[in-house]
Amino acid sequence: MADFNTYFLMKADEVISYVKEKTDFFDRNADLSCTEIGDGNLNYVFRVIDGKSGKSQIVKQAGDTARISDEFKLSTNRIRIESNVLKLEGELAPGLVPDVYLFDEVMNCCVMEDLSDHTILRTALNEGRIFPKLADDLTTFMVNTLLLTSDVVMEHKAKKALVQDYINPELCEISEDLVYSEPFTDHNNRNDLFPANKEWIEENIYGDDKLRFEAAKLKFAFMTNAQALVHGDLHSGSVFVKEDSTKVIDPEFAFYGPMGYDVGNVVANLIFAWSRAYVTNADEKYVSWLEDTIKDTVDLFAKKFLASWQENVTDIMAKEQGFDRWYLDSVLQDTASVTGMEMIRRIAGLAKVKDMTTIADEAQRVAAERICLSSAKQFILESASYKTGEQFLTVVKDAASR
Ligand code: SR1
Ligand code: MG
Repeated sequence: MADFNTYFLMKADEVISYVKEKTDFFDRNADLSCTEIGDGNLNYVFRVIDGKSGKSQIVKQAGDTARISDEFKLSTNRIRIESNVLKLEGELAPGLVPDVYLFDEVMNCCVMEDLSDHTILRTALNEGRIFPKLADDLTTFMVNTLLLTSDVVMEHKAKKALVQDYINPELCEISEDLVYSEPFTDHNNRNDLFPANKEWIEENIYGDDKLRFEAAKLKFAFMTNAQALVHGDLHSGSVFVKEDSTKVIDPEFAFYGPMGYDVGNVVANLIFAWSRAYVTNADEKYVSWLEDTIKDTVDLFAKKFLASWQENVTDIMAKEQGFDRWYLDSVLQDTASVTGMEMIRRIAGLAKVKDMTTIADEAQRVAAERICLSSAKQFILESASYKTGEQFLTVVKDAASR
């Protein structure tokens, strides 16, 4: 019989014993089976299901290295961060994250709601599926979790206590390397560029001094701007969707950082989907929904942000006339920069996206990657110019028509 008072990495049969011992979710006579279903880069994810009642739950366990490679030594503290952030996000943005049933600091695992009736957004987008509530739900999630954890709303000492709780050095270091350094230098020799775009990237990314200078500025802003409790990895693999429901998962990269880091990640990943759809001549209705979703993500975020500001801001100086718009503009500028950084790193860095890598036709993949990379450069170099959804979309459409 396994001893769950000492940490070890569980196998599927041990997870069954674990949930029987640690939770009362299933009936005593349940007929449990368990499968490891994780396909992320870091952790192990088990689905436990009762063959009799059909009830199911997820057990997510963290190891002390990344699942994809022992190169990444990681504190298991990330699963504490994920569990606690999910609970907090559930309070700030009800219905938009999975329920957490149990966090176990010995076994470094979290037991949570099974969302198997949902699909990972990236997979769904690559299949050309439409989700009418997506922009509305994601902007509510971002405005609530970002603005309400910032200094303009929270009592300042309480906010600083959260900064301390969510210090996340190892996972931040992954982003500092994979988002803000390696795509511009390949100093760790692991960018593994798509051969047909290698020369272009060497000339236009590694070879662009102005771009690398802007990337350097952004790296230190990411490291020092403790503005809000950000999700920290809000790409389309961190969102589960079904027709009438959106759930944000995996906040293990959460820390106090710039709000635009989350918004830019959402916008960039929608642009990947658009570029793929454009070069593969996807269904017009789908492309038009994607375009509306890109625009709505920016515009609804701005609208809800200003409305929430009126309702929730407490800091006396933050109530100065015009400060709300000034603050939002700086978040939108960060959004444009991060949109560019995420687009470059997912094509010219280690952690690539299937939206690009599964385009079978070489010419189409070259075109899709270049649309993203050219737009990304513009977002970074002219980050102050984009304040509306239409302006964001125009950059990408112009790059596609060149
Ligand atoms: C080593 S982890 C690679 C990437 O996967 C995560 O989802 C983050 O995006 C990270 O950069
Ligand atoms: Mg993840």
